Amino acid sequence: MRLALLAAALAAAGAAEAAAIDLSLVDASGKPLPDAVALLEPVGAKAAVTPVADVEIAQAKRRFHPRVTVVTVGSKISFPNFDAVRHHVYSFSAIKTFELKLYAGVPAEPVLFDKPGVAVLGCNIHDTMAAWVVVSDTPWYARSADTGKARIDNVPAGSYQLHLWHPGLAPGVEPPPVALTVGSADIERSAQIAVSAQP
Ligand SMILES: [Cu+2]
Repeated sequence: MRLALLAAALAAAGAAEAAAIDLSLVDASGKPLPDAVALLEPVGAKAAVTPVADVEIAQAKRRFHPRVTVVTVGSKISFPNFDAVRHHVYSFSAIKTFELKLYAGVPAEPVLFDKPGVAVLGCNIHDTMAAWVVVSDTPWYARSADTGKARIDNVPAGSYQLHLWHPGLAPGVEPPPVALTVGSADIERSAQIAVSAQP
């Protein structure tokens, strides 16, 4: 049964000609870099994106979880507070300015992220709390795990620009994009992002 499913999946992948991109990301000193974001922009065409459902950035023990979230344009994020203290979540970023004034529990309305780019989130009460929302206008993206590995699945054959980002980069600074040509074979790439202190 499982083999039959696998065969069907392979046949479907073969028909569409798609591949996976496996990335190994390291910081300036060569250490694995978690929480880096890779976005694959198709060259010459815009790809349609569908909003991601049920996205949460929780607050627990006076921290945001996760610290870095990637969603597609049009996605809504809710901000449940699991602490006994109240938080006051805000962003002053150009792509999304909002404020969830001092609250406990779950705010009634999730927050819509409708423009691509990066929003930096903070808490008015707890200065050390920080989180980042990367809003992608491409459906092919990934965030690196603690191992520094990130995998973008099901990328149709074609030409792309690979954009890399990490919260440790200065605002507005992005490593130069890398050109990638995707065929039917999976691709492995390593990349260094010039982050010295991992926040
Ligand atoms: Cu707080």
